[in-house]
Amino acid sequence: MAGYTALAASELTAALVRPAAGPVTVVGGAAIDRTPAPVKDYAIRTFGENDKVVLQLGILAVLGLFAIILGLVSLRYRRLGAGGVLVFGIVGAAAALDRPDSAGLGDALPSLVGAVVGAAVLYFLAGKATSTGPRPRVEGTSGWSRRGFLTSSAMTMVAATGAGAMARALTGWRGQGAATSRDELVLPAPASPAPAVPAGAQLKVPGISAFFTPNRDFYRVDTALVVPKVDADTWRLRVHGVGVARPRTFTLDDLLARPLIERDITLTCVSNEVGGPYIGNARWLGVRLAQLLAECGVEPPSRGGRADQLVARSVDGMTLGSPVEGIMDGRDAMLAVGMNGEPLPFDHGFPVRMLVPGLYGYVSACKWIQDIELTTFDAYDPYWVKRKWARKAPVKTQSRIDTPKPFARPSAGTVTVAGVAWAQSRGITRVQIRVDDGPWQEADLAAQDTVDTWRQWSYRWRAAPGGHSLTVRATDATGEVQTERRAPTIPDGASGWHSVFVTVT
Ligand SMILES: Nc1nc2c(c(=O)[nH]1)N[C@H]1C(S)=C(S)[C@@H](COP(=O)(O)O)O[C@H]1N2
Ligand SMILES: [Mo]
Repeated sequence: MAGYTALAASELTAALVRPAAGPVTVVGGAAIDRTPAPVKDYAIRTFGENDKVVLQLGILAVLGLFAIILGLVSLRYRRLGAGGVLVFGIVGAAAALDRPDSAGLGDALPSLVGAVVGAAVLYFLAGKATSTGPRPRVEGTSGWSRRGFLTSSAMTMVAATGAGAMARALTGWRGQGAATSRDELVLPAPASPAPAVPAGAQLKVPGISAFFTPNRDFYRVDTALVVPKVDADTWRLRVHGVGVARPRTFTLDDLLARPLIERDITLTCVSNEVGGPYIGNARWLGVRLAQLLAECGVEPPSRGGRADQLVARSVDGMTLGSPVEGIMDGRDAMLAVGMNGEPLPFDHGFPVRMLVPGLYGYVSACKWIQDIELTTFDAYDPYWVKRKWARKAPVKTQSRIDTPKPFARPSAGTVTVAGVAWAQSRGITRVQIRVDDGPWQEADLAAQDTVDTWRQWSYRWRAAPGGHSLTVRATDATGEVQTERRAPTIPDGASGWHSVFVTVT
């Protein structure tokens, strides 16, 4: 009960100070940052997008366990039990101050307040629950009053639950300004609309991915335990650093007043396993990044610029590094404000995120961006690079079978095998299918939207009864055939062919 009260008190304080400074959030963040890459990879693979829920439940379970231990200790040694709670407060406070987005000493408050309240409640309840008090005993009663203890603990739980509810309400209310700013944002029409999607880019095969991934289905990969809720009205983007002749700070209105481009771009995560789900395609609206950089006086290295790395920083302290040369080589790198016809969802970076076609998300797609610093690859390693991921990571040519699903049981006859292939910024020119150990057969390619989008394909398979494996491989426009060599996601993206095994009945 004391542990529960401590958490509620700390969450209420966090709601007042800064919601992202709550103890479970900051300890969770510290855990994410320190998790070795293979374990993180395992967590993403096993729990998918629920990885954060699992982490938070794990933290709560550990806290619960220690609360029970401290509770038992305090029945004998009240001061020791209460002191143990304070130790947790110090751990939480230290984690809060160490967060990259820490807003200063105030961030230590939620953990400290929670610990002091928790320690006091434990001391008080332990006193009610034991007979060690100095009170004169009434003859014939045990030293403690059962009713006194039950009443005190019930009141504690009610108060703690109330504090928790207040914390929720307050946090929701704080996010309201951001939500309103998003609701009220009217996206301007693009000066340069996306080229029309050719008829036939979307195949009508049941089970194939939608050509445009709806926002609610778009994969989400980030380290944020609390999704940043940024108010568009107060948002600023600073551009500065090495070789920036004219450093500038932009408001959202500054960006929206510029000619906007609209582009179809497929985004992929480096943590996507062969055949995995961390890929999505959307129509993005935004500012051409190369042009904005040029206005600030940035030159690419090939024209004598001194900075070869652009480091994007988010409001939650994430850093991502992209090659300046790639951003300024003519591709549609952008600061996106719109996704599939609406302002960016909060989960996907509202109000502004970066995108560079052809690069994995972790080296390009900074969500909730607030700062762009021009520097060099020698001078600075961003977040993922510090954790052993590659400095540069162009998307590998890949393909995936969407249908039939693994271990499906289609009937003998013609079975349509279909899926997607991608090699953003190069384009897909060929997809082949192999049944068991047979020869490679040509799949039919759907129309290509752009080189930056995935491309659908299908293959009419004359399926004979029995167990069969289906394997796919793609070729990109540079002539490179998707490699069979299996590579793990670390350090620069998985490779290998996607296979599914089916039983034809
Ligand atoms: N602020 C922030 N931006 C981020 C990340 C992050 O953890 N924090 N993750 C990156 C990674 S690894 C990927 S793959 C993409 C995913 O974008 P999405 O969640 O919109 O699909 O965002 C990138 N941008
Ligand atoms: Mo990613």
